[in-house]
Amino acid sequence: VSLQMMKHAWDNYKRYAWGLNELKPISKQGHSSNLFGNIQGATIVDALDTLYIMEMKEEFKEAKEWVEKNLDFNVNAEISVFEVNIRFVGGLLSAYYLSGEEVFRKKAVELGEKLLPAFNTPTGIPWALLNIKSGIGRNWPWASGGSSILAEFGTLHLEFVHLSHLSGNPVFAEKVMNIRKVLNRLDKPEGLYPNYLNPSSGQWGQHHVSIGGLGDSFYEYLLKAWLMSDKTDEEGKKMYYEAVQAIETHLIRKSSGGLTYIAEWKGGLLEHKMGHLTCFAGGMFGLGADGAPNDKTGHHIELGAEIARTCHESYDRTSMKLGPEAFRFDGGVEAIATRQNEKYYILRPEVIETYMYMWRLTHDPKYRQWGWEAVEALEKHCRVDGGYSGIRDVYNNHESHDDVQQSFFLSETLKYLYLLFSEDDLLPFEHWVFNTEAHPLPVLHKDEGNKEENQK
Ligand code: DMJ
Repeated sequence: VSLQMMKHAWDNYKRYAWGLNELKPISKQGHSSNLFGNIQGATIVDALDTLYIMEMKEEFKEAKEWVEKNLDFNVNAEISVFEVNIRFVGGLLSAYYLSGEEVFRKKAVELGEKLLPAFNTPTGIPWALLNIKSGIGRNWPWASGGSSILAEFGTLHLEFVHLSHLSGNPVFAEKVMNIRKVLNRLDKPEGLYPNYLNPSSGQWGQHHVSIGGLGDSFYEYLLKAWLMSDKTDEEGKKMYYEAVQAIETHLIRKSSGGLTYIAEWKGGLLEHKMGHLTCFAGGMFGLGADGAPNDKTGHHIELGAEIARTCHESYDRTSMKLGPEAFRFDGGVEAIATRQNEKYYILRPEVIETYMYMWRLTHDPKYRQWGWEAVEALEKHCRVDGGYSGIRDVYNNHESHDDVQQSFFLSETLKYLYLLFSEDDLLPFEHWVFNTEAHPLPVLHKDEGNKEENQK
């Protein structure tokens, strides 16, 4: 089914928005997001590996030809370093590792080099925004006192380690190792990492902590850096498990109805709200369970299962059976959005991502059932003639479409669905880690260097 869905999403993108960043499935035209500046083709690059994995060979070939002929980084554009890294660098790296086609390696390294000026700050903590022609960076004007964002500068590690690996140039890995160094020098309030860090002073901004937006993938990348290093990156491992400990103590709570959730922390006060983005953490806890210290493996699996259940409830308690952007545990509600501007669903993957991890780790059939419920809801409410669209209010009985087919729907949501219903030996976790945009990157095995040495 996810293959049919991918075909519908791809064919319509191709028909109405080919070469542009994303598709507007209702108005049947291109959609450009300023996150990518003038860089074009986000959907193509994000979808490459999904096409490859689903064996959509014709489509993969036309996507590759577009990349060869048209993907151009010599543009005068201000881009989001984080978004371009996870979607474009990540997408190109996976396409290279899966297909072995040199063009993807070349483009990934070329783009990586364009991102390097973002690190020209007093601390080496990169800017959020970068003009890739002039090399001038800055931060989001809304971010606490000129701060960089934890989930942005903390979500470069996996891709940059691979860029060094593939280019032979150590500079990429050095940049991200320096980020770790800065973080480790700082005091952390209650052992937690605030979402804001000033790249000039090297001091935290506002003490807001989130496992959802602004924080999320920083934690994910600590765990995955350790896994991707074939479990040699002890520093990443230590930082991850210590962070989870602090999160459990200060952010994880149980509602009176028995639902475990992860709240947001604002200078010591809890906001009892959980974002759709936060739902990825179920899969993360599951994935990290195996290495948990102090015999806590079972506990981490249990935590992953509880988060999966809560996030499923957030879907089940809507009329469309699709989850809202954020849901609350206060004012007499549990796992329900109470504010109008939190009731939308934009084709995000995190809940299905968690089902996929928990399925692989436990083989409990409920995760496939829940994934199937999501497929039915997507087909019923999001599928339109011109592709797939997000929904403005999942509690309403009829759809108000937002008219955007997000590129992560093809890279993540549909890929995770496909994996949920595939055998475990497709991209097995021992050999692959998924970047935060679901682009698989190979584990760099310890003995690989030796193997090459031996062959010489
Ligand atoms: C994606 O770009 C990535 O999953 C990112 O980590 C969070 N936001 C979107 C999907 O919701």
